[in-house]
Amino acid sequence: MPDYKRIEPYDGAAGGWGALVSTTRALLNSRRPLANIRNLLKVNQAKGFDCPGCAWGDAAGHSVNFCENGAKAVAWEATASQVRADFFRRHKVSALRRQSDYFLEYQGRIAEPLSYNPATDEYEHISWQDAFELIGEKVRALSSPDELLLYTSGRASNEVAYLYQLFGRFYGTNNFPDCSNMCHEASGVGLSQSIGVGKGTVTLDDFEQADAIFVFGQNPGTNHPRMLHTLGQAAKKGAAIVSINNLKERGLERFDNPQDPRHMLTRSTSSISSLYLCPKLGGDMALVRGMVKQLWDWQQQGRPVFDRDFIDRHTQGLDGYLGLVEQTGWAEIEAQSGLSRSQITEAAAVFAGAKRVICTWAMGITQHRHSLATVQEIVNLQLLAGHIGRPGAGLSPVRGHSNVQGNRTVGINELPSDDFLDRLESHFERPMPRKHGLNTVESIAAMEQGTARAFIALGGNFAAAAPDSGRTQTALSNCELTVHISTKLNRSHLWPGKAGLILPCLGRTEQDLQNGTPQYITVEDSFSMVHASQGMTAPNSPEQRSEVAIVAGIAAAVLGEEELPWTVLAGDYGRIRELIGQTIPGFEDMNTRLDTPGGFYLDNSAARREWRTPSGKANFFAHPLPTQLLPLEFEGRPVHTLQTLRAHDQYNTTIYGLDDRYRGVYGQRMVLFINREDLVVLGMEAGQKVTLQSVWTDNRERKVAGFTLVPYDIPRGNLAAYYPETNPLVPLDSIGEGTGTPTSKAIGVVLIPERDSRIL
Ligand SMILES: Nc1nc2c(c(=O)[nH]1)N[C@H]1C(S)=C(S)[C@@H](COP(=O)(O)OP(=O)(O)OC[C@H]3O[C@@H](n4cnc5c(=O)[nH]c(N)nc54)[C@H](O)[C@@H]3O)O[C@H]1N2
Ligand SMILES: Nc1nc2c(c(=O)[nH]1)N[C@H]1C(S)=C(S)[C@@H](COP(=O)(O)OP(=O)(O)OC[C@H]3O[C@@H](n4cnc5c(=O)[nH]c(N)nc54)[C@H](O)[C@@H]3O)O[C@H]1N2
Ligand SMILES: [Mo]
Repeated sequence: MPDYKRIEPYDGAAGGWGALVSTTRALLNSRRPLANIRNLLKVNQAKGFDCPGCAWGDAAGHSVNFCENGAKAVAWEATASQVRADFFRRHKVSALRRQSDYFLEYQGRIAEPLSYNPATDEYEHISWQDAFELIGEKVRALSSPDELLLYTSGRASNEVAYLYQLFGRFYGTNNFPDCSNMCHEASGVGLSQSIGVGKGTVTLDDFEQADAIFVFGQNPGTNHPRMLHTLGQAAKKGAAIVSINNLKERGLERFDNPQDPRHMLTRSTSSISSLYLCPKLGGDMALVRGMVKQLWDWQQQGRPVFDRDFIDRHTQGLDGYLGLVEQTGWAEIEAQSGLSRSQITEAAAVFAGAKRVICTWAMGITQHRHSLATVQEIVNLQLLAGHIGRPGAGLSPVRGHSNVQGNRTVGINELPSDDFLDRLESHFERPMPRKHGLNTVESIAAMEQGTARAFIALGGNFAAAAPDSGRTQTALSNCELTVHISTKLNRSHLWPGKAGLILPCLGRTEQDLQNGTPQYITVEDSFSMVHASQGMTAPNSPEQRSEVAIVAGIAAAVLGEEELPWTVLAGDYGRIRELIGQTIPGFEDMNTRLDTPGGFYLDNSAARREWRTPSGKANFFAHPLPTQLLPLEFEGRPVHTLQTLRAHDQYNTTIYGLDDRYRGVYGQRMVLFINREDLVVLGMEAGQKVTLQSVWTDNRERKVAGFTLVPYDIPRGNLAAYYPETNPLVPLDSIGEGTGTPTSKAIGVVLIPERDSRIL
């Protein structure tokens, strides 16, 4: 028997029997297997709950609509284990800091409200009423509303997110840092500037009609497994799938659908990608620039690849952009992308040969310094051939958290538009704060400096998900008050402020009764479809409350109920939906429209070729390619670029298990993927252990130890390791230009060998 902790290349397809075995294991390990199987039958069905796994859309009429990783997310929530005050008598908070994220979340659901006692270094039971009173007292004592930070993680429903932003704005602040600031911010900002709407322009149906789909910087086999089904179908119909990824990801190569018996019995694996390009980290913008350069050459040679009619009627800025394309030389394009001119020409040929092209992307595009420019470069490419607002074509930033897109739509935004605030003001007949709020990175700096002093988190795991972990954790403990509305114990709870509360909430799969009536909530997927979601399982503890009830309790304690009857609203979520309908365009009459199976579609102006930009047109943006910022050497060692990414058995900071099956990693997470030739140059060997040290412009030392070197098919000079273990390496001010997003896919590091550390 090989050691469980091992590296063993995976030669199967993604999905298939491996996924079924893993799903079954996740269900049996949850200690509530029956409830879970019943739950799975309700995932993404008309009368069920929306899968908390990801924001991919649901195929109508599909009887089973879950995937291996969605099953893990469901099973993880439905555990019978509980964390109560007695747990902290056995585990002091400071001792828990030495435990892994896996250990923390494995302890079960938070089963009662808890309050930190610095004298004993334990969380103790507190009643709901005392918890709300404490929050009311501390928040009212702040010297300015802008000392309050209201963080949101994208699993929150539209109803709770709307109530939460109302609370913040009635209190007087736009400080709504959220997970989106670390995620798809570049997509939102970039698309808004280019096409006047900060969302994707396609629906699931478009994938059926596309002739070519370009998948940039995304690992759907792990993070959006239902997308593989869509890509597999498209490939079968003859669409060209072009994958552009720093790594060869198995899911983008081959896929067996575990929900299709024929696939499983005949093992008729679908090949996904017809072309697979592996650019250097951050090289996508140069690749797209090269594609456009080639297309422009063809166009000039008389091969019509541009859609002149579309360009004339709908766009502006083409000449300036093409001028820049002409100035960008092939040598620069090849060096920066790490791809040859012939590879780039091949991609351009697929593009030119297709009538309907979709471009999708995720974190490989959005977590760089030049992400905004890269998103706009992809838009430029699509505009050239009119691939926006045509059936089977468009832009598709594939969102992360299951309702992160909805959260933004209903007002979780530190930079709300004037139009949005005007609507709130006229409906509620009171002024709304106009000063821009703080994003995630700015919030950390503000807590560090003491200009923000109270932090409330509606879900998520701020201390682990945010960059520069050490600084973030100290910043949190600087606060007068920290409040975490959570399902499970996590690292953020271990860094309480002077007063620190954990408030236990219901999850997506659980029955939510208010005044004896079951409630449902709504979410919006990546394709702007809004639909209802209703949990059925009995809650794990009677002391857990719904997120809506908790936020209403906080708002009532801070603001009172005279101006807005928070607790009455929370008694019937239909009332909150009425307010959403009255204040946010597209949601009119939503209580009735939700009856349509599959929900309703939120209008997308760009998909109708209406451009809500200042110019009234879709804009070509002409950004120069980024310049190299990292030094080539640091203290005599070569500087490598590290990307931090997800393994197959994790959901962001929630670690389900220690395997990354498709990448051949088992029983461990502290691995560092490296090019074989780089190993030789460094004089290091597979299996050796190294410490990673960041290279940055300040003098702070950022190091993480204990990474095992794993040779991998990855471009020279690039490295990959898992998040959140690597977050201490991400410098707080290493952020995207115009987005503030931590550059989690481009961190300069050096490798320091650890002595006597051979393990294999
Ligand atoms: N099971 C599961 N599902 C999830 C999540 C999860 O953790 N687990 N997280 C959810 C969330 S919040 C999000 S945002 C999404 C994340 O979904 P992804 O964006 O797929 O997540 P990452 O693991 O960060 O993967 C980034 C991918 O981009 C590639 N890449 C990195 N840098 C570059 C680059 O510079 N260029 C190119 N071309 N490729 C690059 C990496 O090799 C990797 O394949 O998934 C969501 N769904
Ligand atoms: N280095 C690096 N850092 C990254 C990234 C990266 O790729 N690399 N990715 C970034 C991205 S894309 C994102 S989106 C962020 C994610 O950042 P977050 O959204 O803050 O983190 P999660 O790990 O998704 O949060 C998990 C916690 O949410 C709580 N939770 C789960 N379900 C519920 C629920 O239904 N209600 C409530 N109230 N709480 C719940 C649980 O307590 C759990 O511990 O991380 C970012 N950080
Ligand atoms: Mo995300």
